[in-house]
Amino acid sequence: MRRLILLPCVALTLLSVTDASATSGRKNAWLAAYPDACATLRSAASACTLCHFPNGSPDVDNVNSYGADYTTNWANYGAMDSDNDTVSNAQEILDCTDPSDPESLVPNETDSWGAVKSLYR
Ligand SMILES: [Ca+2]
Ligand SMILES: [Ca+2]
Repeated sequence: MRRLILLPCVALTLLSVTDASATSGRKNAWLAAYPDACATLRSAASACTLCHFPNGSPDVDNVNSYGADYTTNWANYGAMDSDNDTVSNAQEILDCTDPSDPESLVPNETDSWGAVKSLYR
């Protein structure tokens, strides 16, 4: 009886370790691919919130639109526009804007709110 209980626990532990390793691998791959990304995005990537919804589990079922494209279209996700704001993911990384948030764009200099936000990027 004890063995019957122990085996599923060991299997769940192994699955958890495997999933965490895969997630860490993707995060490290992103950080290696964008060594010059701004500190804000590198910090978000390190905290997993660049691809995953905050306050959720860091597994594949809890990814935002950028995380979904990053996961499923590895070879082409940079050219994609995950948040449909007309700016490619690769350009958003260069611009230090959030590739999963359509409200996160390069500030328009004539927009006073954009100018204020640019001070904190
Ligand atoms: Ca975009
Ligand atoms: Ca955006």
